[in-house]
Amino acid sequence: MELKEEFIEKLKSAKSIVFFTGAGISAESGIPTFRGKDGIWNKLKPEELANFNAFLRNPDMVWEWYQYRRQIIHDTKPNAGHFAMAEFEKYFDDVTVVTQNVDNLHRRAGSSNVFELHGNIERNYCIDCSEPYYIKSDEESLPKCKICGGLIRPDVVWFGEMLPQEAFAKSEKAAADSDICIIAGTSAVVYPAAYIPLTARDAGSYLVEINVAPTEISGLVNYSVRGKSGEVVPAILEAVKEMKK
Ligand code: BV8
Ligand code: ZN
Repeated sequence: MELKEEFIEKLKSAKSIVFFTGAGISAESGIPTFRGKDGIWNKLKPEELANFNAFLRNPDMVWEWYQYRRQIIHDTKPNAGHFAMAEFEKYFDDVTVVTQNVDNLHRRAGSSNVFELHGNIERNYCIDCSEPYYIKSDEESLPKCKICGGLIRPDVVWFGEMLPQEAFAKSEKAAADSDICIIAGTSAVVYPAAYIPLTARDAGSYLVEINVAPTEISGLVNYSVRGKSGEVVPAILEAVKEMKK
């Protein structure tokens, strides 16, 4: 794949890279995205599912949706895009992955510096006493806390909820210090996570977008690559290996 000369030059001198990722990079692992033609939120609105009041109103329905997503995630593996991002760590001083995904695939692919801005679906906790729980994806009924009987929820950030402050602050710093910010597989419509690429741009970072379709920030990036992340990220890695020989 032919990459823009300006980007190749940036890669040659870059020390620190930030990947900002969304559901699109897990699509090739078989995990459906949220928006777009086959997105899971086309049928059900996020407000009905990914928010705390929906959970209190109808815990069984919300819990069942997360169990359905856990089952999908349970049978998936990281794809070539995740593995290539992890391998960038061999060629640059600092590589940070800032993800909105809750599927844990970056860590499973070997990335060692990952910030999960919207939590991780493999973790759960009691809404009353915060006791942590690991729940298997095939457990049917809505689990209750063994200590206080409270409802157990997934450890993900729902609409209207704060993001993990430390992870967000460290992600902002990594973006501000980055030479290149690669935005892959996100519609960039959810805030404050979507501020991360804007922080990188305002600090002078070179923004590259990898997406199969144009997005809200396509007009703001230096270089927009139309393609699947599972193909484009490995192609960029090949170019890096070539130049670092
Ligand atoms: C907050 C977690 C305030 C769990 C998610 C009114 C009231 C309250 C808040 C708001 C409001 N109006 C706006 C807001 C802010 C709101 C927001 O941004 N809403 C948007 C939708 C308008 N944000 C919040 O509520 C946040 N909290 O603001 O709190 C506050 C402040 C102080 C004190 C207290 C409270 C919390 C946001 C987090 C919401 N949680 N999910 C779960 O996953 O179930 S959001 C959900 O969207 C996921 O996390 C997902 O990661 C995220 C972003 O979606 P994407 O990852 O981008 O996925 P999407 O499907 O959209 O796009 C996929 C892309 O991939 C597409 O572009 C596609 O073309 C591309 N693609 C597909 N295949 C490929 C590909 N690209 C490359 N290769 C491929 N093969
Ligand atoms: Zn409890």
